[in-house]
Formats: sequence, C-alpha cells, structure tokens
Amino acid sequence: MTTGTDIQLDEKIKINVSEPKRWKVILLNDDTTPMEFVIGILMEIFKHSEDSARETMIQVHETGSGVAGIYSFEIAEAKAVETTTAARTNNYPLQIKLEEE
Ligand code: TYC
Repeated sequence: MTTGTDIQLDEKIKINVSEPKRWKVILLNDDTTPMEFVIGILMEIFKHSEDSARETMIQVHETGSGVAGIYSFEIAEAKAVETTTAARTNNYPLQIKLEEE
C-alpha cells in the first residue's frame, strides 16, 4: 500500500565531490632535543613502529626535516599541539610545522 507521500529533492543542494585536504606534520631538527625523545613522540603520538620512528628521526637529524604523518587539518593540528606540549614540558625546543600535501 502506498501513502502517496512524495519526496521532494532540493536541486539547490550541491554535492561536494572534492577530497578534504590533507596536511603533513613536519618535524624540524634542532641541536638539543634528545634522539630518544623524538623516537618516543613518533611512536606514541604518530603511531610509528620503533624501526620507522628511528628511521624518521635520523632523517630529520641528517636532512633538517621529516614527515611524522599526514592527516586532516584538525588531527594534524592536535598532534602538533600534543607534540609541542610534551617537548616544552621537558624544556626541549622541538619545532613542528604543518604543510598542505
Ligand atoms: N638533532 C638532535 C640531536 O642530535 C635529534 C633530533 C632529531 C632533534 C629530530 C629534533 O626533530 C628532531 N639530539
């Protein structure tokens, strides 16, 4: 049995087909943040394995920067804040930047 109810589609609603932007969280090198601290950050906040964390840390140490992870802006920003807070709590000067992919 039909109730005779029609559904009106609003043709003015536009479908957003573009992918949400992604952001790289980039670690910058410095002279004093301990290597083991950076490895710990990469494992705990950016969910790297120990091997991947060590490799990424060495890349930052040798080249000046390296990508910790790629996320939506909100997640990237939250991880950058969490990392900076942990570094400052320990008086380390670790710097982070976000870059659109
Ligand atoms: N260069 C630092 C040291 O020799 C280690 C380090 C690596 C610091 C990565 C920051 O993002 C960084 N202790």
